[in-house]
Amino acid sequence: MKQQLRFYPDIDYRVHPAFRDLGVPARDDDSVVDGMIANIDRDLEALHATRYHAAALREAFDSGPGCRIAELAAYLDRTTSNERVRRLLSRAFKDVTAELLYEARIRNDRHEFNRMLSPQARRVADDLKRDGAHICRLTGAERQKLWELCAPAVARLRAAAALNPKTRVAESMPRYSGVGVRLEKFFRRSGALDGLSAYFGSNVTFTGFSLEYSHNKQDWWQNCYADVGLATSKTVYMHYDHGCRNPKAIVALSNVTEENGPTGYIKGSNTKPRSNFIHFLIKSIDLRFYDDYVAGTRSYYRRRFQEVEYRREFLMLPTALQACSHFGEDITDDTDLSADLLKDEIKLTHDVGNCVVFDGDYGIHRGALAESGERFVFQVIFAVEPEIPKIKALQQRARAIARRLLKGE
Ligand SMILES: O=C(O)CCC(=O)C(=O)O
Ligand SMILES: [Fe+2]
Repeated sequence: MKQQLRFYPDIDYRVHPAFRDLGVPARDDDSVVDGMIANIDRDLEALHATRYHAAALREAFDSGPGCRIAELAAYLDRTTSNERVRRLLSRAFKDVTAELLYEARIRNDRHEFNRMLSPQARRVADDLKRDGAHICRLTGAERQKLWELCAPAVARLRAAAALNPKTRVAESMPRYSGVGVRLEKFFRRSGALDGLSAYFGSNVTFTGFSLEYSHNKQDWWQNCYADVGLATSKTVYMHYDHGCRNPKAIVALSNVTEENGPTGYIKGSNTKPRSNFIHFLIKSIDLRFYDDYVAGTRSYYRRRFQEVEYRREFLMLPTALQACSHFGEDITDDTDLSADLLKDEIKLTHDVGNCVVFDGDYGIHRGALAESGERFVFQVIFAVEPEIPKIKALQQRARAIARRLLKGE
């Protein structure tokens, strides 16, 4: 029999040292829930395989996967006794239905997509398809110019880091600034935009970016399970991004080494089999979790896994829902899974390249974990969306330039 598809990677939290002694009895209906999930995935697959007119797609979604998702939501609402868990699931199910409909629209548009590719863009698309990532390089002169343009932002980030040394610091930058225009030119010239479009089967645009400063005093990623004597694991911060249609790029402004927080990408992780529905649902649960537990002032970024009360609630979920998009710390060292992920990791150190374009929604990656020294990178966000008409893009750019001139920047 075909193995039930769940989240990738499938971590058994019931044997994890921080969960195994919590005394929460397991639900006895995993096979019921797994069966309902398999039906949703089957309906989603059928929906994606067919070409619809826009209005018909909505109808097909509602009567197919939409209906089955509502059945699962109602079933879990009936059978979950903890109220906070029930409310979390209810928020997440609303969210995931909207997300999956949006995803179905993007996939539907794919049936019509066709674009001629330059050899460079073809290479980008091939790398993305095979590995989930494409590595490239800006010239020294380009990076020098960007560094000069960013001097005021760099100073502001250093000041912010001095005030709050333990947390992450980033500054979002104007899309049509000199830096933004230069970055976009690079992504066009290098074939990244066309390569991403071919990979997604839809137009991809450059939508925004921020500058992030990482340094070795930050501890937001450390010590999740220190209370049970577990050291931060080797796979720490491996994750998927929260969205499901926003490819990303990291552009290293400073020189990146093994120690100052290189971006790591797990080659081929974008192609691992998984439940499409669960992949989306877990992100929705992560996003819709509210931390209303007041005790504790630690800076670690995943309180849901650090606080024992939330760990208990996590174990009250059906096994298929016991997963997290940011799962790296939950993999214990010296397991096959840990070894497999680490063996396929490519790190963007300066000898390898200074830019990585990747599918962070389906492919596992991490970065910004500075053991020593510091790192400045742009985090660039793309979107799978129709191209903005040239005239509108020119207007937006003219307005942005006028605003900057008025502010005297
Ligand atoms: O900074 C990096 O290298 C990656 C960061 C990342 O993956 C994220 O912020 O989601
Ligand atoms: Fe990420």
